[in-house]
Amino acid sequence: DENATVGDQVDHEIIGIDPGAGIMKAANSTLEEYELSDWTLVEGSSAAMTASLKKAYNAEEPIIITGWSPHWMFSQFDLKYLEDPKGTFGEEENINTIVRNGLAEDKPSAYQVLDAFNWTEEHMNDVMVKISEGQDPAEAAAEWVENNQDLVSEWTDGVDSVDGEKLSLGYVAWDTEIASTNVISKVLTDLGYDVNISQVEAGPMWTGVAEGSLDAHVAGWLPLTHADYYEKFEGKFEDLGSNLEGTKLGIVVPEYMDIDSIEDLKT
Ligand code: PBE
Repeated sequence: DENATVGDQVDHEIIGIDPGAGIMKAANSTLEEYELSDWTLVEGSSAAMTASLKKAYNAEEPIIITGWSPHWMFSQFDLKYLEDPKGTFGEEENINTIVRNGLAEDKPSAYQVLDAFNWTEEHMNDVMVKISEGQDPAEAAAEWVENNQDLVSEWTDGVDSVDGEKLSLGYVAWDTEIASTNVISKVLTDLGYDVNISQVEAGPMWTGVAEGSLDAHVAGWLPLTHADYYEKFEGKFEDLGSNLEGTKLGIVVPEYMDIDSIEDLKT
């Protein structure tokens, strides 16, 4: 029905992701701040969210999701962020590398590489798009490392190789983190580490590094998105600074939808 409000068209549902994600907290405060009390934020996963998006988009049906950049969905579909005049999704942020206390002494080579790891949205997109097209994440990462030896050698320059020492990285199954974790894992493997990457929820990822059961993660969205986790464990990890700059979070819809702002969800 053309005259139905946008809320009616999508059953007043915003398709979210896993409940531990910072974007879910931001989306919940968005519903409050914009007084969208008749809306539901649907919990799920990144994979379920992108599957719903793909399905709706191919049928040109309305859909509203929680979205973030970098993300391959922006190169696959014509999408737009809804304006956020109240700023509930925050400003541009960075993704930081977070390691356990003592890593510098215990595994100096890994520490040095993790400290130097730094790339751009474009680099990350190369890997993410291939994975979204069905390539195995480890394979896509290996290919990227192979094709970007100039940049990779900046991270490994002057770093001693090791002989099969174990190293554990945690990550959440967010498209961004699947890409970055597989890339840095490949670089550390090439240096001689026996790298184990474990897929966990956001809380356990931060807890694991704070308690030392994980050596590191490259998935700290800061300063806002993971502020709760950061404050909870402050002092129990080392923040090695950004590995990627200029991320964004928000409510995302297909271009063909006739709304522009989160305010438009009220009508
Ligand atoms: N994300 C992707 C995460 C961080 C990485 C934006 C979905 C979040 O915590 O919201």
